[in-house]
Amino acid sequence: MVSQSALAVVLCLLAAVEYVHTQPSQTDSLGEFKIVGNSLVSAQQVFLGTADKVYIVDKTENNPQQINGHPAWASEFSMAELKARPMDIVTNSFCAGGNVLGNGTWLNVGGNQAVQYGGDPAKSQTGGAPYDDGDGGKSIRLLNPCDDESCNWIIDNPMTTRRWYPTLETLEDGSMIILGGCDWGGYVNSAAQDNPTYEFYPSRGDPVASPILASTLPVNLYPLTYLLPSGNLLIQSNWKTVLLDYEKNKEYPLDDIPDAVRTYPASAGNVILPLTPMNNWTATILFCGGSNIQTDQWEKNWDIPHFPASDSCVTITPDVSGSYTEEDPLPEGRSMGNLIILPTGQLLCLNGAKLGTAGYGNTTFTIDQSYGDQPNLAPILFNPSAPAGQRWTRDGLSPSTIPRMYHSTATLLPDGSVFVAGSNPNSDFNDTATYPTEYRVEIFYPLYYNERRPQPQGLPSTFTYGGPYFNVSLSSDDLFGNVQNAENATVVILRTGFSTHAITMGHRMVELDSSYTGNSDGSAVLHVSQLPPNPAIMAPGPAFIFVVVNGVPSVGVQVMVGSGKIEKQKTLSIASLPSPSLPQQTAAGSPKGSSASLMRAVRWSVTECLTLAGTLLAVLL
Ligand SMILES: [Cu+2]
Repeated sequence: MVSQSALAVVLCLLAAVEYVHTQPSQTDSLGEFKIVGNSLVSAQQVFLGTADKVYIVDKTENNPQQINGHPAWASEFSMAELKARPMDIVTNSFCAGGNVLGNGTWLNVGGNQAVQYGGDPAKSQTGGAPYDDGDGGKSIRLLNPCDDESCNWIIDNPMTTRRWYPTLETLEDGSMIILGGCDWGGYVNSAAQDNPTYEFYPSRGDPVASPILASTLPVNLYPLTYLLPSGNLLIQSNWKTVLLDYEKNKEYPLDDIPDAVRTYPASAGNVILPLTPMNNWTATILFCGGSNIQTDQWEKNWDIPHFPASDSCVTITPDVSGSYTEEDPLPEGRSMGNLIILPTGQLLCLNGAKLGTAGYGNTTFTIDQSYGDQPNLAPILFNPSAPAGQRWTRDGLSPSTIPRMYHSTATLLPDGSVFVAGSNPNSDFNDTATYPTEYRVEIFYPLYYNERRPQPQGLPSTFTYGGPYFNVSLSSDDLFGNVQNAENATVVILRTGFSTHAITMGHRMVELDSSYTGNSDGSAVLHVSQLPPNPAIMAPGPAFIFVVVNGVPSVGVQVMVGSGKIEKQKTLSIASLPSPSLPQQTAAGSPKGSSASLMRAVRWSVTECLTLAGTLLAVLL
């Protein structure tokens, strides 16, 4: 049985993600954007698939980059090499939706028919010159991200209905709900081509009618949808808001959203605020910007591109109240702003425009084809825990030089910087328009970027819903030489999500409950709970874990939340955490503050792991 215990040791070593002892190289662009590379295709949709790879999806268009004898409209960008690899995504992914399943496979769903030059319909809907794209309206495209350039998009069996501009949200069992969309696209939707239904992946049968989508034309595309801890979905579309119990196909109306339309093409930034022990993992959704255009004004016969975007921010806490609350407004109006959750719990707002809306078209008012004007180049930070009136700040932050208009995107990276790309309010590749087809990739470096990063030891690679806590060691250096910083240390699980059209589908951050034992040598052990025993707080699937000390995040490590399968997730009771303790000069013998207790804690977790692995092996062998 020697081999069995040796195997158990190996398993335990594998289970503890041993932190790579690298610190990100210092940047000379703190608080600034830096142009770092070329995305090859325009980044209409992006997501971080591995610690190194950002996947980029464009619409079918005349990108100079070729693949398999036709223009490429997808790529994979390596952060280590700052270089992109073209990919073939086969069907037209124009304004598709996306998100990640509980087993780690990414979905990219819906889109437009096959097109030719200028985005006009192609003669063949199954491939051929000039772009060799297939009809993407019902497409389901799958990708299992990889680090060795071996992975490619696979076309799965199609949906039964066309969905251009659908929203995808991962559910408690790791399956997907796919909501809304239309048949043939356009600046706004119309009754003749509406698809006011939702369906599931894997399929649960025919699409189900959605009253809110049916009653919120013409701006019901990409409905803003969030899975709530109650298990209901918040759906916000045009002026309306509902809770959807998707198991019973029942909607419960909430208040209308005030001040502005938030859905595409008004395109407000929207995000679920960090779910923390402090707020008892209660969901609050923030909407910022958009456009105060009334339902009968979505006509192309007036100067929409110069209509000021809204500066209004509002929140709703739908499991508690059906009413909205006014939040600190933006310093200036913004349509198409992205809201990105940083591991510190602050939100970075960037991209978008001060005037007009998302979308493109050919009118006498559009700027070339753009329905937006006056790019909003300045990033701004929102601190949810600052006092009201003081939540927005741009201290130390500098603007970009690249307009990020319609079809621009952003995603958090593991090193805590933010990947920014895209912008293309044009019907086909256009490098001479006022707002051209943009390939330049920028990184934004938050102000913590050059700080020495914590290097936590003992992070697990998988997380359960409830169950035993785990211990994470922080050295005195990790605590910036002050053991008391263990008190403010947080451990967060962050899903970076799928960014498109000012929405980041699946993007959310959950802070784990934790306590600490400070040691007299200045190090500390964090005792960290698993996720709360409710997969609706964070659906299963891949995510990143960060440890944040004094506002400085560790480099994120990719982990798996839940079983790694699309299935009902097990929930376990929560083990209670040891009381927090710090070493006291006058109480050197205090058992919790001594290094003996650290050794006990380490030994305890190793013993527990070995026992568990041994039991598993005994069953398996
Ligand atoms: Cu679009």
